[in-house]
Amino acid sequence: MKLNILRYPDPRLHKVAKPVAVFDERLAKLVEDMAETMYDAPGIGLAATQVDVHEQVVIIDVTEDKTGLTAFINPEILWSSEDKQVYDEGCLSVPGIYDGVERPSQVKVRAFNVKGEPFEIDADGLLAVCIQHEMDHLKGKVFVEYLSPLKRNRIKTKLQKEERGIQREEALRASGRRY
Ligand code: QAP
Ligand code: CO
Repeated sequence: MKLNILRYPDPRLHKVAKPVAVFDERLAKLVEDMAETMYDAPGIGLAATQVDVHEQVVIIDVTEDKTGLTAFINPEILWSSEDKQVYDEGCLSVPGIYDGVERPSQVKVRAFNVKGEPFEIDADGLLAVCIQHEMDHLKGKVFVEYLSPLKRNRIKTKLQKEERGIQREEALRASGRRY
């Protein structure tokens, strides 16, 4: 089932996610629904926060043929490199906006898979960017918060204006269905 993605500046994007305590069918279904939502968008990463579920669940697939789906449950950064890279990031919660963000270029991450088995990965390049971006969502942080207040406010205004258009279309569609 496809889930609704929260759009910046929705205040729910700033909630802090809690660790997953039980690795059950409900978690497996959440991961499955998040994957459907991400691939449909299409995107390369999605955090549960973005679908209004405030638990430490992230999915990532940076492959072009959709063969690399990885779920990171309760992820932790064990190590990050001193050297940094700037990457033009985007976000499914901030549609149409891309801007440069500087982050450590390599990270070592520990997480659990959907069955509750622990694993570790060393990430660099796009995967390292994506993991850090998605883990920020779990802390309630959106990438635009790394940009200048001027840029952030312009983005906020643009998206709020778009949101009013979406709401108006939705109201029209709902009223159309009644006749
Ligand atoms: C995070 O982002 C990311 O604006 C994942 O109109 C992004 O999947 C990590 C998307 C870049 C590293 C580098 C964005 C889709 C997808 C949009 C995404 C849009 C449609 C973003
Ligand atoms: Co994002």
